[in-house]
Amino acid sequence: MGSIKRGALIVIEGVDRSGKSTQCKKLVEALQKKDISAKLMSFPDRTTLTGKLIDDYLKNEENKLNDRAIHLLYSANRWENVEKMKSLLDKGVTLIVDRYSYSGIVFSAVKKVMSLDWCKCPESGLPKPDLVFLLTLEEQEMLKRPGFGNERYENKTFQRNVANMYETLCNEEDNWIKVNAAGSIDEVHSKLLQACLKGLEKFQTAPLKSLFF
Ligand code: Z5A
Ligand code: MG
Repeated sequence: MGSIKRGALIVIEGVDRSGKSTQCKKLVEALQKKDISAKLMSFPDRTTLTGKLIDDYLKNEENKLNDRAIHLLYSANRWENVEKMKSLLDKGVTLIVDRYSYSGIVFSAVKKVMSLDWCKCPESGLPKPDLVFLLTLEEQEMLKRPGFGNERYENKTFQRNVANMYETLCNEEDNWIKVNAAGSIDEVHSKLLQACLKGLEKFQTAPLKSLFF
């Protein structure tokens, strides 16, 4: 039992339409093909109780939920999944996570109602990712991608502020890798896969840390 390595916790973040979901799926498939146990997780997890409230908030402009309340719901949505995450990691399953606490912090902090520190607080204690990929995309490229503008937050100014706030968080950490998402799906994928494979052994043998302690 003691020889089982834990899974790695790898997160993909980035502006809207940067290809996070596409890349997470491809990464899981590629790792599995190499006989590495891997699983996809996405936040918000719209299937849970809090996830349903979040889904309505995102789709319905009439929903006037208080900014702090929606922030705490997003955080609760992650806490609802924490036992599942830890149990999978303990079993040696590498988790590829489509958005995580950093989305929560960035999307709330740019509203300028709550401070960055206030936004980080409810995330404290969640498992800290071993590696975070930040997919970057120029505004013009983002606007060209299908589906942009269908939900709350999907407007240019908001997304510009989101991109800047991601930069701020990226500069605070040493385990983030920035990847230009303007390349083809396969080009971006091979960069992500290479970096994952390079770090995997190290991640799996190091203790899992917690966020913001
Ligand atoms: N939010 C929050 O406020 N607080 C939180 O704690 C969390 C989230 C977790 C919904 O998230 C909103 O919740 C989000 C942040 C907020 N609001 N915004 N904006 P979501 O994850 O459900 O959002 P989404 O609707 O899935 O969009 P997305 O994640 O931003 O898109 P994506 O996953 O980055 O992109 P994609 O779906 O992989 O690709 C988009 C399209 O581009 C698709 O047609 C692809 O085929 C195409 N694509 C992908 N890659 C490429 C390349 N390389 N070239 C060309 N075309 C490409
Ligand atoms: Mg997505």
